Amino acid sequence: MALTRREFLKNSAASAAAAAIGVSLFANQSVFASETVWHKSVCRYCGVGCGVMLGVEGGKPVAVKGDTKNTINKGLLCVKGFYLHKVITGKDRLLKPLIRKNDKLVEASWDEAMELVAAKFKESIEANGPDSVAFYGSGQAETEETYVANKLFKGHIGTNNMEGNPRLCMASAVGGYLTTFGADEPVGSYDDLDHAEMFFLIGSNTAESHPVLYDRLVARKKANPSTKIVAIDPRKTPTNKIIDLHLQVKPGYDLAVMHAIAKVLIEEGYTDEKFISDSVNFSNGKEPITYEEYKTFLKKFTPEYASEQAGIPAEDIVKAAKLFGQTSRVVSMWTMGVNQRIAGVWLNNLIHNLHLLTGKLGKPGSDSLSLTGQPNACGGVREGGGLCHLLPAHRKVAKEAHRQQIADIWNVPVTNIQPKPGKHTMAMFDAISKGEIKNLYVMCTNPAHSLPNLNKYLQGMKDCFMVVAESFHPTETSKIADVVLPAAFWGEKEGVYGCTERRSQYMPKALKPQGEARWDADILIDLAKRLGHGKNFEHFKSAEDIWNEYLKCTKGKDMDLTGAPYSRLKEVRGLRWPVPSVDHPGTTHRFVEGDPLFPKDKAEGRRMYFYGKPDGKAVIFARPDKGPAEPVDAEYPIAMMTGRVLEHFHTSTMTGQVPQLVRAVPKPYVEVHPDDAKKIGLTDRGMAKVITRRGELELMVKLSDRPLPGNVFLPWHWPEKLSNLLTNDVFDPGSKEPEYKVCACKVEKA
Ligand SMILES: Nc1nc2c(c(=O)[nH]1)N[C@H]1C(S)=C(S)[C@@H](COP(=O)(O)OP(=O)(O)OC[C@H]3O[C@@H](n4cnc5c(=O)[nH]c(N)nc54)[C@H](O)[C@@H]3O)O[C@H]1N2
Ligand SMILES: Nc1nc2c(c(=O)[nH]1)N[C@H]1C(S)=C(S)[C@@H](COP(=O)(O)OP(=O)(O)OC[C@H]3O[C@@H](n4cnc5c(=O)[nH]c(N)nc54)[C@H](O)[C@@H]3O)O[C@H]1N2
Ligand code: SF4
Ligand SMILES: [Mo]
Repeated sequence: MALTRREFLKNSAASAAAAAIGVSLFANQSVFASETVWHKSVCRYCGVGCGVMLGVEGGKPVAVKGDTKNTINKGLLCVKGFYLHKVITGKDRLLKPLIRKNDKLVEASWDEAMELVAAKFKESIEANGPDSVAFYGSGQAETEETYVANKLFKGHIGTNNMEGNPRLCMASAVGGYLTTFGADEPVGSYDDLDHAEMFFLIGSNTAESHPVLYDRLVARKKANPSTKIVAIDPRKTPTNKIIDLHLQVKPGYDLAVMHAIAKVLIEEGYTDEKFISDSVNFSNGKEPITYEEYKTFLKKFTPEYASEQAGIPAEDIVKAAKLFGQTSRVVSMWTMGVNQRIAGVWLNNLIHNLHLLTGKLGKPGSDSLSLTGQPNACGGVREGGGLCHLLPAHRKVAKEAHRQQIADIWNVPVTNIQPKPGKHTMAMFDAISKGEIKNLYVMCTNPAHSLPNLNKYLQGMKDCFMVVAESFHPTETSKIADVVLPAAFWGEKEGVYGCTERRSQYMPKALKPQGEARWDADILIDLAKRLGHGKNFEHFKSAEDIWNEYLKCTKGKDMDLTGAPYSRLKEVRGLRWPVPSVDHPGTTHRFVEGDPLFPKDKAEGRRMYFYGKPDGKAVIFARPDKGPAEPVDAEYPIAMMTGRVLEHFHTSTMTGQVPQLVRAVPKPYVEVHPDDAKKIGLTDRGMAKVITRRGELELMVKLSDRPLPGNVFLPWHWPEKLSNLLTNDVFDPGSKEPEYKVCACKVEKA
């Protein structure tokens, strides 16, 4: 036994080294002891949704390996997933409730902590009304957990002040899907990756942020060497290892490039005119326009104009456009370089435009595929309705019929659910700062680290009564909370995660929670009871009970999951909705034959029918080009970007528990181009001061040719140097998603 463990560790050290260069790995299955019990589950971290096997021995987590039967990752994992078992027993696990007494967090019993939470919530609701309290959740919470929070806050407390971190992440993608196709979430699925002949990556560091999908691109290229990959990103990233053409744009100036590509596609005759006339409308965002008017709008967007805007060669734009046009099967994928922008929704529209113009959509190997960041942003929050304007299963609070349907399932009068959307995330934290929201319940997210322009919001979070449900302590948020509730972690609770490709996957409870930690849903049910709403929560005796009630909400909706009860999910490697019955295999492509909702009668010979739109037609948008909210100027001459590294996840409360990951990238830094460093007098590993209009930070310099001269990049993972003291909290007016990706800074020698 001891020997096999040692062997296993040796094995993982080698694998970690491989992973550090951006390669995913197979766990060697032969080295595990025979008494290890393996539980089929889903990775805790990113939206790829890899299948994992959690190994348990004597009630303790001992290993994680890739699930070879899961078609998403076919047994591969990145280094984060590989070390996931170590997080469960990490040194900072919170084992007991904490409450603030004399300005110090001290241990308390569950009863004392929950009584305090309930009393404070009751007091505020009675004195100031339901909108004086709020819930802030997460795309990492299970669907069941978000469902219970939704039911409690929107249906029983009666406030729509319920948000989640997907607002900081996927809101612009949601806006793009809704406006273009009339329905949220991707048309195709990961299956398309195995058939594509070109990949178009926009603002996605796939190698570091979606490593196993990156691996699928590598595999595709190996199987079909003529496969081309084009990237639009202001930085060189490890993803560059496999790309054929890099459009290294100025941060925030890529909208014109997308229009220029569209213009070339039309001029060179690469459009699918039948598809356009069958399935596409045109709009300028305010009113319908004609195809001709759209072409007139594009006149300005010559490759030369876009080249001037974005600072890249016009020939490269033409090259990218021709590749897109000539290649029969194209998958576009994008992430935060697109979404976290003041023109995030528009840029999403412009990507969809290219697929609509060429008809490269809704068939194997072609898709306009937004990559999701978190493991359950799609499932719990977008589908589950965990934002201030939504109700479960793609419903809206503003629609009376939707409120009525959900009120019936929740067993409450429809008047309990307010028709007006609550406050979106940035407005919520603003209202907290102004004292308008007095009590906040935070679950599975760390806003005191992850919100932009933190100097503006931290004091409000300190001043309000803040309850934080957390698995680890201290975090930047738990540190300033009034009550911290120890939450059971991944592996210690059962539930469902829904990943990028509309796939819902089941996770078992394989372990007892550490210490006194409790399941988030159980804590919320406890709170519901203490607030006098027990009656409608008492029947939730298990995760399955909650899931079954949620399934009722999905019946007949575009995201029908009624064919995915636990009994089935436990057997299969997830199901892609719509899956309307237990004998339905799930859906790989929406809006086409094979999609159970495809209306053959209405479609009348059309290949695609976008049933979220009244006439079944998707929309090509003529959106103006728009640069960043804070362009560089004489005083702040450098563009500052923030983002991720492979080994860490977000605020590193989880990856920080794993020594191997900490050692790989131990401390915060700023990437500076050597030309800039020379001008400023900076040296590699020396210190620089990065200053924006909102704050300043001293950081170690990492000389790098990844950013271009005039740009710097800050990974934002570390609590000791909060990048978000510097970032801009201005947001896209459509999606309300903040522009984390670009602001102006100056850099000095520290
Ligand atoms: N290792 C790791 N993986 C993760 C996560 C993690 O924390 N760590 N988090 C998960 C989550 S929630 C998310 S949302 C995803 C994020 O996944 P990504 O979006 O891939 O990651 P980021 O590093 O935030 O940003 C991606 C790229 O956007 C580029 N960018 C910046 N400005 C612009 C611009 O103006 N235009 C364009 N075209 N690109 C720009 C940056 O140079 C960067 O390379 O990753 C998920 N996966
Ligand atoms: N500068 C900058 N800021 C950004 C971004 C950026 O690109 N740049 N990206 C934004 C994006 S895309 C995102 S998604 C957000 C993410 O921001 P956050 O959600 O704030 O980051 P996480 O570290 O994932 O926070 C999750 C928290 O939940 C805790 N936790 C883990 N498991 C459980 C559980 O089962 N129950 C409970 N109750 N708690 C648990 C973890 O310990 C952790 O503290 O950050 C945003 N902030
Ligand atoms: S790629 Fe994402 S889901 Fe897969 S193992 Fe890595 S972190 Fe987990
Ligand atoms: Mo995200």
